Amino acid sequence: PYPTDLKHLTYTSRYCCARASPLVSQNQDLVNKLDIIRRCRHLEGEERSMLSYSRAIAVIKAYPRVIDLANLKGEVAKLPYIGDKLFSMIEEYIKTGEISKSREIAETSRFRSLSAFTTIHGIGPHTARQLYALGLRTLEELERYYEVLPGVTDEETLHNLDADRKTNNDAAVEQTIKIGLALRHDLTQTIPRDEVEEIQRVIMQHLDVVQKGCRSIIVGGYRRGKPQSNDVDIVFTHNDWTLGSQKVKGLCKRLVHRLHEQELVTHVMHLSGFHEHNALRTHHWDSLEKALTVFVLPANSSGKRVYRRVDLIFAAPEVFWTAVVGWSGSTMFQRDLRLWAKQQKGMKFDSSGISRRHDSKLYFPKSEREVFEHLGLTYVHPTLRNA
Ligand code: DCP
Ligand code: MG
Repeated sequence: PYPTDLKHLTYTSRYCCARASPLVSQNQDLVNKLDIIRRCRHLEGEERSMLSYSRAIAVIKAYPRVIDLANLKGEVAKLPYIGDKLFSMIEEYIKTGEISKSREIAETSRFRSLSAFTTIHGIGPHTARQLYALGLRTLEELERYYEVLPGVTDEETLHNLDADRKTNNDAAVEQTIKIGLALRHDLTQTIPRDEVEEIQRVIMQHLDVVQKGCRSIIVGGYRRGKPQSNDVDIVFTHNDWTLGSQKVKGLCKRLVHRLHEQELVTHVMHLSGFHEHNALRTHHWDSLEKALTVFVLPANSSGKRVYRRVDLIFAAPEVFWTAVVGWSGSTMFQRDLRLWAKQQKGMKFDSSGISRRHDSKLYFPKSEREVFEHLGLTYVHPTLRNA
C-alpha cells in the first residue's frame, strides 16, 4: 500500500524527486518496451540518448493514468521530456501494442550478447563491447576466455584489505570479472525480501561484537519496495550523535575482517577507506566507507548456500540520513535530487552530505524528512522513488 501524502507531488514536474513514482506504473508494459531502447543506448555507450529515454520513461512511470489516444494528445504531449519521437512511439504502442524499434533491438544478437555480458558483476558496457568485438557471444565463451571454471570460487580474496585498492587497476577489474563469472549462477539470482532481512540480521550480530551501539537501514531497491533485489545495500552508523563519527571510523574494514573470518564474506570486490574529513569539509564525498562484497549465509535447512552481492556503507551520524536517501535510489531519483539541489536551491547534495554552495555551509539532518526539508522538497516515501 502506498502512502497517501501524494497530493503535494505533481507528475508534471521536470524533476523526478518532485514526482511520485510507484514500483509498478499504470503504463508498465509501455515502460518495459521503451526500457529496451534505453538499455540499448546504454550498452552502445550513447549516454545522452540513454538519458533522454531515462527521463521520458521516468515521466511516464509517474503519470497516474493509463495512456490512451485521448490523453496522449492532451496531457501526455505536454509532459516534460515527451518530444516528437517519444510521442510517435507511444502512439504506435497504443495503436498496435508494439514499438517496432524496441522489438527490432530485442531481436538482435548484439543486444542479447551485450545484455548477457553486463549481467556479470564487473562488466560494464565498454568492456562488453570489447568482448563482443573479439567475437565472443555467450557467457560460456566468456568463461573460456577468462579461463574460469564454473562454480569454482577464486581463493584470492582479502589480499586487497590492507591497501586501498584503486578501482581502475586493470588486474583488480579482471579479478572482479573472474569472480563474477565463477559465481554467476548464484549472483544473477534475485534475492527475496526475507533473505535480505536475514542478511542484515546476521551482519548486525557481528557488528555488535566489533562495535556496540550501531544501527543500520537496508537501502537500495529493497527500500523502494522491490519484492526481489539484485544485491543487498545496507547503510550503517553509530547511535551516538557526538562521538559516533569517531566510532564509525575504520569500522567498515573491521566488520569485513570479522565477516571474512566467519566465512560469511567470501570476496571483497572493493573496499574504500574513511578519508580524514578535510578541514572545511567542502568536499564531503570522501566521508563514506564502503565495501562491495560477496556474502553467503550459513547453509539453510536444505544445505544450499547462495552467494550474494552485499554492499556495506558506513556513514558518520551527521551524514547518515543523506547516505540513506542517496543509497535508496532510484538512480534517476538521485540524479534529479542533485540537479534540483543545484539548479533550484543553490545547494549541493550527494550521499555523503548536503551543503550550501555559496558558503559551503553543511547541513546535518536528523531524519530522512529533514533531508527533503533542507532541499525544499515535499517528502517522497521510498516506495514512490522508483523513477
Ligand atoms: N545509485 C545511484 N547511481 C548509480 C548507481 C547506484 O544513485 N549509478 C544508488 C541508487 C541505488 C543504490 O545506489 O538505488 C543502490 O544501487 P543498486 O545498483 O544496488 O540498485 P538498486 O538497489 O536500486 O536495485 P537492485 O540492487 O535490485 O538492482
Ligand atoms: Mg541494490
